[in-house]
Amino acid sequence: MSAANLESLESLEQDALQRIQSAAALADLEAVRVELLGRKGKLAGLSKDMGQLTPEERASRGKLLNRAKQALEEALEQRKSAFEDTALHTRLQAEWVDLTVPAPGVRPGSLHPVTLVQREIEDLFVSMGFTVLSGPEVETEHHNFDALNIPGDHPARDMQDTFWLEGGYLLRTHTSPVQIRGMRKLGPPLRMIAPGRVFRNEELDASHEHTFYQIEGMMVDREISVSHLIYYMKTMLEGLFRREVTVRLRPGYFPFVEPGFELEIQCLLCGGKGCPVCKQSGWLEQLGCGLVHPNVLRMSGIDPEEWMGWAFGLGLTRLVMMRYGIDDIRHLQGGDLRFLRQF
Ligand code: FA5
Repeated sequence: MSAANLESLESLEQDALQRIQSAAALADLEAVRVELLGRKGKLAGLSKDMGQLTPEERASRGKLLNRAKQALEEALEQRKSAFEDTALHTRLQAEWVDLTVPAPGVRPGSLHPVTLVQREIEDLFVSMGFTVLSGPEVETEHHNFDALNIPGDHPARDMQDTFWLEGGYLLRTHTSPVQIRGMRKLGPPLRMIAPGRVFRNEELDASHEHTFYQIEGMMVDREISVSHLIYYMKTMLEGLFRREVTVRLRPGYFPFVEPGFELEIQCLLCGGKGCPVCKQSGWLEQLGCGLVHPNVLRMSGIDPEEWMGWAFGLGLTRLVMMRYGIDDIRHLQGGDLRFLRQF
């Protein structure tokens, strides 16, 4: 190798090693590799005229070129693996997961407060020998009104604003039609309750919903009196509230009972002082009840000379409000999970 060639090989190598050290990215390394070690690179250029050299010169130049090539390849490899280490480190930092952090727990659903109270009432009555029945939410005018002794032109129909459907159907305004279905299906003697959803075209406020729940109850037997009715109502309410509740009966008019009553309990939210739920009266109407009207028994094929009965219709949704201290009925069907998760 001539002295000039030797010098240019050394300066090439020094220059390249420096560029390798100061490379900022993998792409810079690749550029140096192509420029020096590529097929048309500078080292290849220096070995072009090898054929014209003597065997000794060729051997010594080959050695020098190989050494330079090796030195550059090593430097490139080292620098490349340094870049890869940094990249791996950065990625590990970014993807670091703390396995000791507790996993976000599975949130199980819960029963709706109306379902909870409904089940308690069902258990109470089932333990006293009552059967739980259900009826359709889309009812006939016959079951909802006529068979309950509410004739077509009777003003009592206006007591419950009805959502009418086509073909004489309606959304039941109370659970009382299940009395009719129960009497016709099972006959006397009879002990039944019927929880369910009912619908009224109402002005909405803190205690009035258009869609709410009632529980119907009925007992038909040979010797029935108002004292039976009061006994069962008190047993139910005290079982539910798990404390003594103050109740009062006021005369109430329902065409399907005679005599009829409104049973009220002293407001458990305000203790009778008056609040928005009890409309400042201290009392909350919980249910309508009475002795079954002879016409109703007769229309369901039961002889009123032989059989008598009591019946009640309880506002389940309002009872739930009392039970849990809920001050607005609209929370119950608002679908707000923060509210529902409390139960
Ligand atoms: C009835 O629905 C009768 N079927 C009850 C009955 C059955 C009487 C058997 C006699 C014998 P009333 O319309 O009063 O009656 O409703 C019964 C209960 O439902 C009320 O006491 C009240 O607690 C509840 N209620 C009535 N309207 C609403 C409403 N818009 N929102 C929430 N609860 C209501």
